[in-house]
Amino acid sequence: MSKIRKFSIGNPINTDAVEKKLAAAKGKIPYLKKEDKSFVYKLGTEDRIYGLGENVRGINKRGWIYESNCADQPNHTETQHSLYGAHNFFVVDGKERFGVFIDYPGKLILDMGYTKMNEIRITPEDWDMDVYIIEGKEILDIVKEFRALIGRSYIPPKWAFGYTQSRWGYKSADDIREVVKGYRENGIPIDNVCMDIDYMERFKDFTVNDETFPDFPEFVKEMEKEHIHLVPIIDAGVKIEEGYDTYEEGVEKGYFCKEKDGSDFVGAVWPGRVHFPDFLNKDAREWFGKQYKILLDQGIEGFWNDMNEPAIFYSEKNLDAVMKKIKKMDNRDMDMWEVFGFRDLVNGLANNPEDYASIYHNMDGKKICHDKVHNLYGYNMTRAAGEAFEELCPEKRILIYSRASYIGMHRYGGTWMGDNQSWWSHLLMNLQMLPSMNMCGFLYTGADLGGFGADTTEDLVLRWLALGIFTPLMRNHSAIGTREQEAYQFTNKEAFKNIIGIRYGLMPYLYSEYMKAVLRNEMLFTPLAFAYPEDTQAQQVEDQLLMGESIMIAPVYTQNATGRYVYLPEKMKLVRMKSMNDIKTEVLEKGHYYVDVALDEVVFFIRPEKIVPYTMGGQFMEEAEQQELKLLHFVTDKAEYELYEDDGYEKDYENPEHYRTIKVEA
Ligand code: MIG
Repeated sequence: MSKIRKFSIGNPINTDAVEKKLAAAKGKIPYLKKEDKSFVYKLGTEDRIYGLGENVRGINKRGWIYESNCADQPNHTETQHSLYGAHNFFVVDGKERFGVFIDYPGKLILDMGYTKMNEIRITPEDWDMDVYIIEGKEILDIVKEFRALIGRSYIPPKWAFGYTQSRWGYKSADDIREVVKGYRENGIPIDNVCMDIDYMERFKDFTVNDETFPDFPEFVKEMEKEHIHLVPIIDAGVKIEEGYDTYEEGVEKGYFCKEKDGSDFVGAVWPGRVHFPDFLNKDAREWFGKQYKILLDQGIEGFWNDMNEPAIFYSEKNLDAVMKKIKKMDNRDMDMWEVFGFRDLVNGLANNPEDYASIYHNMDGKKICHDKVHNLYGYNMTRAAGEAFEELCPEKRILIYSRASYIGMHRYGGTWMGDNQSWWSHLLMNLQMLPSMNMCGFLYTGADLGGFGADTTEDLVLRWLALGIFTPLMRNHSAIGTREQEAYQFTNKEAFKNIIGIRYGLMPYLYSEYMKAVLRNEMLFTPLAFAYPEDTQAQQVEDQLLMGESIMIAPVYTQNATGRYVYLPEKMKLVRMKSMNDIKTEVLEKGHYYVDVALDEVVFFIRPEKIVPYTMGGQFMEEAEQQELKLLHFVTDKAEYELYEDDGYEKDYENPEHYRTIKVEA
């Protein structure tokens, strides 16, 4: 039993975050006390805070100050306050238990017991917002209620659950052929290859460089024969260039973001000078969405939307101003402060708050400053794509995932967790971010496996993949200039082949759990604290998760470890896999264990009276799908499992024929 109430303050901007429109309640907002310029809640010593989607720090968010402000922030250290998403939903669990969603698209400070350890203090920039208070018996009830409010999460095509290789720097069709060959020749399964900005003609959206990718539609077909989907990147900024259709049409129709005086705002990103499409303008959104057709028509069925916070390397006007200041510094004997000032000038060019404050949108006919709606930009870029796909290809699912996001976008696409580093700490961060993303509706998500920035190591990639096999988006991605980290680049190819193979073997379970979580507004990754609310030990566990209804995962995330400590909140069956052919199991009582996990193994735990359907897997999704279904289970009496199966393309999600009940009796 849970209860939702909406409170409207001032003139809230319509974000369409919420699908179920509620009438505003009268009276005072419970729990949050308005004090000065903030909402305040007094925390009990034991209270825990969960949620806030894509963010740094642990599963329990208490003890830090967060800022909802979609940021192009590649430096994911624990001292950051914002990453790419702005997800203002959290649950307080302790002497009182309630959820809060602040539907407010501007900058919001969420001080979660940082300034004062016993106080939550939430500070917006102005008082126009909808506040939703959700009460429920358990945390999971509150989350479910919230998810029902914001609407069904995005469902990608089934092939998007296949393993994906990506790297910034695959320059040509031949580079991609080489990658596919590396996988196929070593028998390492793969379904998708991402195309980063290198494929475009001088970084122009919806173009393909025809020197490096001659006859692109033919290449797409060639890859299709190899059972490979190509997934190109789309950037937010549109290059300013005479004769480039997307640019010319956008200017002509007035679909780009403006300066205060009505001229088109000029920023710079990869292509040099760009205009930013005004995704908050419905017509512009429709128009931009239609641009994806250019690539759909060439056989493409999946995309990733990047740089949509939006990231701005510099604005034309600010660059001019900075250049003038720097000229004055020329030939000067600069002291330390001047050198620092000089550096700040240059570093301050990118993602400059004054630039954001000088951009204007046309939202439902109203002129609105970007500052007030900053967190809606990436969301609406992805919504543009999602809405267009519904119209352009209503019969099939198209893959789309975005870097920036806001709650509401979860209905249109997935996300990836942005530019992490090849650090062990970021493997743990990946795990800890999964449940908070799920709470906010983002189910199709995953981090850059192996790490994006910096040089990786073979053991880090193996350990990270052993977590990645459970995440809906399973993508190995890395930055240009870093060590190559395709699975076939390393010594122990057999281990890579087997671990990625396990992903394909477990697919009947992984896909069923994904679909059920989406269709029932449930979490895919659940902290132990949510599932075992009476267990005070479980509340402390920040490095294990339940994945779906049947299993618990506990990946290794430290270098040179031969295993790790695991807490079993109940009796479970340990499953040790070297490959789908080599599976050992052992029943363990509730309690604490040190569990050995070799580098070439995947270990997980089956809960009592639960079933995990699997197959022997395959080299790609279609092959894996043809294998005979088998069952792993921990059944002492009897158990049932609802298997969800569909063709992976169609959208008749609710069709009861997709469900099949599997029964096991001891
Ligand atoms: O400024 O397209 O997060 O995945 O490889 C960097 C190049 C731009 C950032 C994305 C990353 C991608 C990279 N992009």
